[in-house]
Amino acid sequence: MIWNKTIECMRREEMQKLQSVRLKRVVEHAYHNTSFYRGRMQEMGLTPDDIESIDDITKLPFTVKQDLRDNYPFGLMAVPMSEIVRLHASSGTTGKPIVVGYTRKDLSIWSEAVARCLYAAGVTRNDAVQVSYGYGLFTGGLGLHGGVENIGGTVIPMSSGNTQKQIQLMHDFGAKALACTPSYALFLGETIKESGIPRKEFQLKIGLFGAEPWTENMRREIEESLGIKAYDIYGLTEIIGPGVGCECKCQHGTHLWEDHFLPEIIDPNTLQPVKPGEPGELVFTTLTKEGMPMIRYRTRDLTSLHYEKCDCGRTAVRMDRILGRSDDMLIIRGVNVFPSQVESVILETPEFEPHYLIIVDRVNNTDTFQIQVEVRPEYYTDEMNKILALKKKITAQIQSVIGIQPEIKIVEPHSIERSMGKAKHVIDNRKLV
Ligand code: DLL
Repeated sequence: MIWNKTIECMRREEMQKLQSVRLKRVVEHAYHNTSFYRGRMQEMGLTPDDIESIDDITKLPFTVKQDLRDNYPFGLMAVPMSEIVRLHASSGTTGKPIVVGYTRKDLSIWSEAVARCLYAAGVTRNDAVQVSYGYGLFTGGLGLHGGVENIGGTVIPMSSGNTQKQIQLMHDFGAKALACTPSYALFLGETIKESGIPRKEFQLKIGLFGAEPWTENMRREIEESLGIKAYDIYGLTEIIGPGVGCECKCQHGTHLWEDHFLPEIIDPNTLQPVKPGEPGELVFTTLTKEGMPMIRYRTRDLTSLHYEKCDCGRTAVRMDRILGRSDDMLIIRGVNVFPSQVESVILETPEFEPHYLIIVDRVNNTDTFQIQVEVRPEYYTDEMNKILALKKKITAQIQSVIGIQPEIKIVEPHSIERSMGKAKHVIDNRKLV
């Protein structure tokens, strides 16, 4: 099922031509309508006339999250505020939130991008979709909402939280698809099991999960507990919100809608482009956004891109799963640690629930590295020797994957706080910055 065949299956040379025309246009728009981009380009001795095609993209300056904070709230808007019909914001890790603005046309592009995602995952106009991403300043809820309306499906605008009611209405309204974070999907699966309502009474078949990193193991866990097929949907506030890309039925990577969002992969240290297929940091230039265009925005997400045509017929570039962020990578006792590596080991170990917490601290100038893992009720026991054996096993497995030994703390079932939105998996008390 392909929503916009002309674009999603376009020949590469044609796509590049379209991208080049649009790149030139967006650079002109940003240059003439924001002092920020004009200033940056002037510092580099550039004018919009220097950009002829996408091959010239490397001449352009990068944009980073701090630039959005420095221009808080509306400094990067490229149209008068009277043209902005919606604002969204993201809290970020520290300090002021970042704010984004959409024109009416931006909202229509966004809902089309999300429609492509929903359709790629098999959602049609005959289906009800429960949107359990948070509504509000976060882009998840309203982003998915617009996409469902665009394809003519039935939106169930649940937002996150109120888990018992989520399950009741999912059951009573016959939701065919669920959109929420993967960690909330796991929690919903757990709660359905506890509710005693037989799973066969639900119509649920499709999940659209994103907004946080997750793994193949987590996909299996969710598919098993909800009895559905789970698809990865990707996006970020700065670029538009959810719907920058999504998996298709083949699940050979996330197709990015590159007629609107031009992706590049760079080496985060040298800032030079890497070869296709090689991992690095994802950078986007919005090609059609009016309200707040983004030029070479550094996402900090680490992944790689594949340009070979997909078996589904789409030529739209495929992105690998997000391995982590170039800025949330933990360095513990000098070793690079990605929370996703720890997660994949925990999910491969049948005795544990997929809920964990990494706590990093520094005592006497040495990093401490604790992982709290939740044992499944059927393995929960008072017998010390069994607990110790389990602890030894998971310690060795994690050490073999990441190279350093964690202190494992096995905790009781249900003791790690469940998340309604993005799960918080890491507490870093070292305050190294
Ligand atoms: O999380 C937008 C979104 C909402 C995407 C709903 C998908 C579904 P932000 O709050 O700005 O926007 O966070 C963006 O979340 O740079 C990634 O690090 C991470 N992220 C988003 N989707 C995925 C995904 C929304 N599918 C940041 N896999 C991004 C891994 C993801 N990480």
